[in-house]
Amino acid sequence: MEQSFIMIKPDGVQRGLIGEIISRFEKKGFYLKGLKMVTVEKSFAEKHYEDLSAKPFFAGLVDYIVSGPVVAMVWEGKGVVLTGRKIIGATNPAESAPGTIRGDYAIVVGRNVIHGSDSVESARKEIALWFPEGISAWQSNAHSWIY
Ligand code: FUP
Repeated sequence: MEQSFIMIKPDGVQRGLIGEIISRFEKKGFYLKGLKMVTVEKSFAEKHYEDLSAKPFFAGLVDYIVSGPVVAMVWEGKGVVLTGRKIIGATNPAESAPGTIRGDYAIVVGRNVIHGSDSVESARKEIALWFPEGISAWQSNAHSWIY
């Protein structure tokens, strides 16, 4: 089953949005398969965002991610990568539709509350990076009521 790496960024944690964000994914029917609160080192944040290292906003982005604890999660379900991106909304909250997480809770791109993998391949890489210890396997009994 498809998995996505979803991270509540330091602003989402500080603003008390953890429950609201988890609730949106949970109510949709996706399964929470991994969850931890961590404060990461600069080198780790640089690794997570390595594809953006040439961008002018890279240093600011890394400083933002290391500025406080984040909530790292693995969510599972059919099409969770693409649907997760829809639940999250466009990268720039000024362009995110109301009803999406960024559309409802963020204003500027540099404080956009949440990260979600942009492809199945990057989800695989990000889950391996953030959960090197692995995640416990469990199967929900609600499965047949969702699919
Ligand atoms: P997303 O996949 O929606 O998180 O978007 P990107 O991978 O393109 O960007 C990663 C993060 O870089 C964004 F969440 C916020 C930050 N960013 C900026 O700060 N400025 C920009 O112009 C673009 C992205």
